[in-house]
Amino acid sequence: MKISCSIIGLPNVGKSTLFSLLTNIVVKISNFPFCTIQPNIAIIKIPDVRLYQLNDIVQSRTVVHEKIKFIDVAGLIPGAYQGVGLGMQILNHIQTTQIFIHVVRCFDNDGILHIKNNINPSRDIDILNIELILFDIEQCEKHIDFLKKNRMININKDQNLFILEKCLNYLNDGISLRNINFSQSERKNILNFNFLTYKPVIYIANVDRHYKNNIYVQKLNEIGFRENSPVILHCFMNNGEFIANSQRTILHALIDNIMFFLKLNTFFTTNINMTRSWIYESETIALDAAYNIHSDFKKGFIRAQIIKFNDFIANHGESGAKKSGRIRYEGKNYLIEEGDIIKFLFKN
Ligand SMILES: Nc1nc2c(ncn2[C@@H]2O[C@H](COP(=O)(O)OP(=O)(O)OP(=O)(O)O)[C@@H](O)[C@H]2O)c(=O)[nH]1
Ligand SMILES: [Mg+2]
Repeated sequence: MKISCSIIGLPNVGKSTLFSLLTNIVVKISNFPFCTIQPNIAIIKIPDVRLYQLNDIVQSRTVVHEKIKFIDVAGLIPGAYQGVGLGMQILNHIQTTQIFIHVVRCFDNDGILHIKNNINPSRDIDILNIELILFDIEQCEKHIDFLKKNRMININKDQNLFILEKCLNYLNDGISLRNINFSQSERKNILNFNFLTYKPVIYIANVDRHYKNNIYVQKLNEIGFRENSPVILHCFMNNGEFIANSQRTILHALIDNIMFFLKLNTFFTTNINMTRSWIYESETIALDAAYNIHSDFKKGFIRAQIIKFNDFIANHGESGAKKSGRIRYEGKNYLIEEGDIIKFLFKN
């Protein structure tokens, strides 16, 4: 499975600078709004030191990482949802991704242009949220219209109408759906509609060297706290030099948060040919994890051999773990756990 996330924010706040840092891809960065027009897209390896620890023991021919996709889009401005400044194209594009990284300008520097000519994280976030809300209102109304007009029998029709109307009320009050405490079944339902304001957000506070006691960051932290969205402090560059947080730090901080918000975990497979990480949604059973790797694994599934990561390392591999009795065999309904090293046993 691939994880995809969009880097969003107002124009000229440092989105492409972040994209470039995360992906090591050189893209156009300059000090004017709408420097980025066509989205920059990159798929990169998800770093996981455990893969190397495993491979030190197994010495596989190849090591394969799971991947993550980053999209860096043009800046969003008021009227985006009506198409202003490539708005519709951007909104449609970010809708295809699962999570947003929202870059917020938190440093003073008259030399770097801000579309509002002054720094105000709360206002900037509101500008962007309003566009996402207006886009969702339109989508929500379309879904409601469709369901009302559609005469076909749809067993979930009433339930869907109820939830959509509930969403529409919140959106009309200017509230992003991610900030509402929906019930578990409602949450599952809402996911089907792919609303922008329901996607998790991670804020990046773009700071400079004066990031201690920075009032903009304090404001952003308050917003993050209220919304339950993490705020990652990051200083991209100053006079052309990177001065804080290496690529490693920011990438790790982002991945940890993305995994947490999308409820994703990692298991591993390892043999002489390949050591590999696999991302799965929490609550995944062994049978479905097997299918994810190969449909044959599911068809002929017999059982899953499980070794916990720490047991594998402590016993120097599979045979050591076996001797110490650290191998378990589980059936198709076993719930995969973080860090499991799995061998699927199946018949052809
Ligand atoms: N001083 C300073 N300048 C920065 C920082 N981050 C980005 N910049 C500068 O801000 C300008 C805009 O950066 P970009 O990364 O192109 O911003 P963007 O959000 O992608 O801009 P658009 O694509 O036009 O929306 C460039 O001149 C960067 O060098 C920072 O942390 N400190
Ligand atoms: Mg850009």
